[in-house]
Amino acid sequence: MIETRLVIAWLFTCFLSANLPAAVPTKPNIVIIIADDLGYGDLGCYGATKIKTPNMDRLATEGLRFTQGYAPSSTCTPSRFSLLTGEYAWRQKERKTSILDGDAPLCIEPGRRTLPAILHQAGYFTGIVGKWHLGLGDGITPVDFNGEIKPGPLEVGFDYCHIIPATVDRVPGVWIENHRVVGLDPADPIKVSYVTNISDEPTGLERPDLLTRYRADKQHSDTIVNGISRIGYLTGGKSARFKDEDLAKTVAAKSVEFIERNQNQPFFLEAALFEPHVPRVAGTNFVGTSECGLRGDVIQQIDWEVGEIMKTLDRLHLATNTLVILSSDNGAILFDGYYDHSVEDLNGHQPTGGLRGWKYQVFEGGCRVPLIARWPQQIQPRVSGQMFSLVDLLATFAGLTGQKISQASAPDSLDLSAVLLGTTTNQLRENTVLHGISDTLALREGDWKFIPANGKAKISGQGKGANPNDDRFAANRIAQPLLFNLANDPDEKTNVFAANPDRAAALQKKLGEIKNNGPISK
Ligand code: NG6
Ligand code: CA
Repeated sequence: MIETRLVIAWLFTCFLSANLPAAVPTKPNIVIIIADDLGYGDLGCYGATKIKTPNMDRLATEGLRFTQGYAPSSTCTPSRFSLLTGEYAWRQKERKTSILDGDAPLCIEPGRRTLPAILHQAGYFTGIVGKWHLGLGDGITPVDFNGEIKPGPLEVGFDYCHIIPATVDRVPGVWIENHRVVGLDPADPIKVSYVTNISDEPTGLERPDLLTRYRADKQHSDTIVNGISRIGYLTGGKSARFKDEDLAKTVAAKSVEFIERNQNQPFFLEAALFEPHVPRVAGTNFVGTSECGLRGDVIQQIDWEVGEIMKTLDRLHLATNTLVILSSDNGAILFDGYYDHSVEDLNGHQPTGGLRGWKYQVFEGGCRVPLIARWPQQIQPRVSGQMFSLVDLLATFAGLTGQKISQASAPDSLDLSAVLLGTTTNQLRENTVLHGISDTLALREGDWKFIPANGKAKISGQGKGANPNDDRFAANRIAQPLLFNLANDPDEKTNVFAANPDRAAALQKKLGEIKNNGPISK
């Protein structure tokens, strides 16, 4: 019933816009809401019942919900690198694009034609609020959190940023606005190290009794900040340190402010939410609200943040011509360093919607993500099985705003605006490469998925002291090549490699071509 009404409303909107000259009328505002480690099965509209996500479900009902949406990598830094550059991160030789520490240098070349740079050129005011995790500084001089912090978001296309440097579990846990740490007392300078303990503040390892929420594994047991031990050592900057319980409120408030400030011109906002990444901390209003413990509670907190953005767009009458994209940087994970009871409290909830594997891995559970696009003026509400990777947003936005891009600068990004607009039902993206830790690759082509053996590769946990034999990472060690047919085996349970040697060989060859030749074929 609701859907029928939406379709009628959409047809009416189309009728109203029928006299506009171009196929794609006025530049839409664009808001990407990207959650951190949100799984394919974590939203009501993707099947969750123990977690309530009414706002995200409303986005899906009013927009286009993809069942085959992909994060290009199953961890944050490479996935977000691809989103912003249109290039698979594993191609990078010059810059480190694996999971970055909080003092790592910027992994995108300043001045590159990134997604925000293209939109800036198209006349948009561009901003990012929330998680950055793409490095800061030039890599020659160590980044100085007490001075001017650059290059960073503002040198790769954003006009405004209000970010934290890396992850919430990594030091320094401070907000940076444009080039400066917010609320820093110069008399109490910030010092950070990921190598030696430069701090006289207690660590989780020495003083577990000071942890106020939960214990952590060894990698997450360095300096204790706000009762939680982190990765890395920190001293100083006390007045600038964020409180974990306030992060969601800040992301919502800064996103709302950004939209209000820029309501009279085209704007692009990337709202990079922190949940449900560890350490999970729910604001008071969300504690105990879901039926599957803390991880469910913080996903309901995400839903509130999304709702705040949606309410603002409605209040300012911007919703109709705003393209809102909702997705996640990689698939779900339960235990990721903190003993926060997420495994024990699951209560039957399926974070990956039953897909095989988790964050870090090339299986579908690591890379398939929720992906919703709502743009009432142009997108007919529907569900699509067309493949779409976050690496495609750059070329797609360039297409929607009439900007030219070159294969050289965005070699892996496809303009899928026709998919968004529903002018084709074809699979424009025939294949996509999926990427897990230690540069493990897989190729999805049509319904087939091929994962080459990498028995000899050095699999690392990509965290100081992380145990590569931990299941989360070891799952990427593939002893025998794997071939799955996702059409009849969506959970990648049955390896049909032996029965389909030609198919496997063709996929292996294609993966090799994509690796060697750069641009992906259409
Ligand atoms: C890993 C951390 C993990 C998380 C991840 C980054 C270890 C063993 N694990 O190194 O807790 O912070 O990095 O997650 O140290 S991501 O979503 O930003 O990629
Ligand atoms: Ca992530």
